[in-house]
Amino acid sequence: MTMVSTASATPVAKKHKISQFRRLLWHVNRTDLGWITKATLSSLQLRARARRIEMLNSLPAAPEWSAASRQLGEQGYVDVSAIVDRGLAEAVAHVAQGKVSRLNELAGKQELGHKSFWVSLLDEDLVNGAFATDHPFVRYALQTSVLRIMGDFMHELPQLSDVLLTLSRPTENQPLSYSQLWHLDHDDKRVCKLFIYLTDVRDTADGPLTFIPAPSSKPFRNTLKSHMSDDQVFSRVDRSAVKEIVAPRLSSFIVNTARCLHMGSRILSDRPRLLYTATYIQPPRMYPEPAARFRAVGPLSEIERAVMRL
Ligand SMILES: O=C(O)CCC(=O)C(=O)O
Repeated sequence: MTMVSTASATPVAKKHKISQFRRLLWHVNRTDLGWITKATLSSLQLRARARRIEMLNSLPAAPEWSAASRQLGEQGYVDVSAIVDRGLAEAVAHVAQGKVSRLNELAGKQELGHKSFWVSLLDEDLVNGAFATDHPFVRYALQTSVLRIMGDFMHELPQLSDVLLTLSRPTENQPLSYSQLWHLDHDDKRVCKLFIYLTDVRDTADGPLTFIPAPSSKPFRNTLKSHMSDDQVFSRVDRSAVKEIVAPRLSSFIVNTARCLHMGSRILSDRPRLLYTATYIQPPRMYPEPAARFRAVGPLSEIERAVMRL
């Protein structure tokens, strides 16, 4: 009898131990110790890494791209409005505008979940959760200047993880939640986001993306707290370190969101904010790869395929 009950309890206890171990590893990976995990994973893929470095080095270069990459490395952010292709940004804005004009229909279809102040408008463009690679949102993320700036910072060809359109709406008197609170992104060890404002962000009341540059965000690097209030942040860093991106429509910028504490969408005006985001990581990914986010449509270069893992 005892043996039977012991035998049936063991797998449960084992499972519990594994999930405890996973949780511990997840916490550890969020700290600088996560670099050990990252280095271990990279060492298992040395040949793939060498190829990604080769591909990065085969991309054209320009002095202003190198300067942008240096600023991204040193400060954790860079304004790329004058570098990126304005025509591609216009194409993104055109698609986005089309979605917003049908907002009520799309918002009705969507499960709002916890981010009720965010409405994801692109769901209808996906097939099995994947974007066509000729979609303007993907084309914007694949431009050479951006790959070079990110790549030089990451020391290899980056991996495009996702593209996103979000509409943030006035939150009135609701308490701040999720991305409205200060946080770091922990999708991986090196995470950079390329943004385009698709509406003018005129002042603080329009809910600008707000961040603390990487050097001043350092005290928070090993914190296990995920989302923090202003009080928690400003007890450790001076308010003067904060940067708000107040900028006109079609402004584009890159932020290392794993290193720069950030928040946004605290909209106090009556103007919704529309934002394009492309997320890149330094491969190999620390966590299991999610389902494919991109599907090949039309001709693609070897580099584009590698960036999207196709
Ligand atoms: O809504 C915002 O400006 C914040 C966005 C954000 O936190 C993110 O993209 O990680």
